[in-house]
Amino acid sequence: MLVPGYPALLSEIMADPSHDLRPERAVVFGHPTLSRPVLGALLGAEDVEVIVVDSTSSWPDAAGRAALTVPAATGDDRADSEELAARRTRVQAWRGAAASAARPLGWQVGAALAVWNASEEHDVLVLGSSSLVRDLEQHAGSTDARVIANRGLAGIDGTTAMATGLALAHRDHPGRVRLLVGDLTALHDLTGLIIGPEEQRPDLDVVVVDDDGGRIFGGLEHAAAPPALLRRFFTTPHGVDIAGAAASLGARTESVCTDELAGALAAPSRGIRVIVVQEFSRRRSSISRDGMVE
Ligand SMILES: Cc1ncc(C[n+]2csc(CCOP(=O)(O)OP(=O)(O)O)c2C)c(N)n1
Repeated sequence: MLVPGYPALLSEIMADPSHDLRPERAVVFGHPTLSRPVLGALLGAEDVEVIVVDSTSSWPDAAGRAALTVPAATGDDRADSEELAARRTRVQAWRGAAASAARPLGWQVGAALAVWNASEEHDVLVLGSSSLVRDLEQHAGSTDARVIANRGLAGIDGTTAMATGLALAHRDHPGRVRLLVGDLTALHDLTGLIIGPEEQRPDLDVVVVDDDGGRIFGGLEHAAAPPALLRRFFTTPHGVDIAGAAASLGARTESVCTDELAGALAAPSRGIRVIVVQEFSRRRSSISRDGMVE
């Protein structure tokens, strides 16, 4: 059973040992994500038996708790059991309650969902490592697009270069290639936008959700640090004009707010285009400073 919005569900049930949806067993296929709710809370829980499915001798046991490794999983008839049906009903009830208690989503989540919803069959969507991939993990539905993320490796280095390589590989295929990254990830690999004069030019939309620093650290254990330390060493606001910097490297650029993003994404585009998304108020102030709309 696929559980959309699973991170919030996992956080809730793993904090409550008597929760009626608490799992007895986790079956791991491939390398698990680095997400705390999965790696620490679920695979690290004493009362959850971890079974790793892997046919090689170097199986990933990320939490070091595998009770058993098996070369392959075979189906059995438990998929039709009453217990599974009852669990499905309880998960659906939880999702309904969570949806009605949900707070409005932030503008960054709105931007991530706009990119997700613009992605269709034949499109490729590359996700950087940041809050945005977690936003989509929590809030996005299913998609027919091909989604690629270095989740589990999780370095922010080389993300733009990886996306330009994927865009080049996709050149003779239908569909568009898009990269969705935060501003720190974009800045880390901005020179990945440079295409040498004798090289092929990829068609790639780079969507940068610019909230001036690493939002992700506000939701991790780093947030317990004194605010000045958190800011200086982790969230690292920078004030860089990313559209200006990208333009100087040869990319076409656009600056939008979340409400304008779907329209920008739908417009036809060739070559590398960098779309910088900022909160409405911040974008307006940069426009009035410059005295013109970019
Ligand atoms: C090479 C490398 N350095 C540092 C990190 C730690 N790190 C994880 S996400 C991130 C940046 C997050 O900021 P941003 O890209 O702006 O995304 P946001 O969380 O704001 O959406 C950093 C520095 C990393 N994953 N890889």
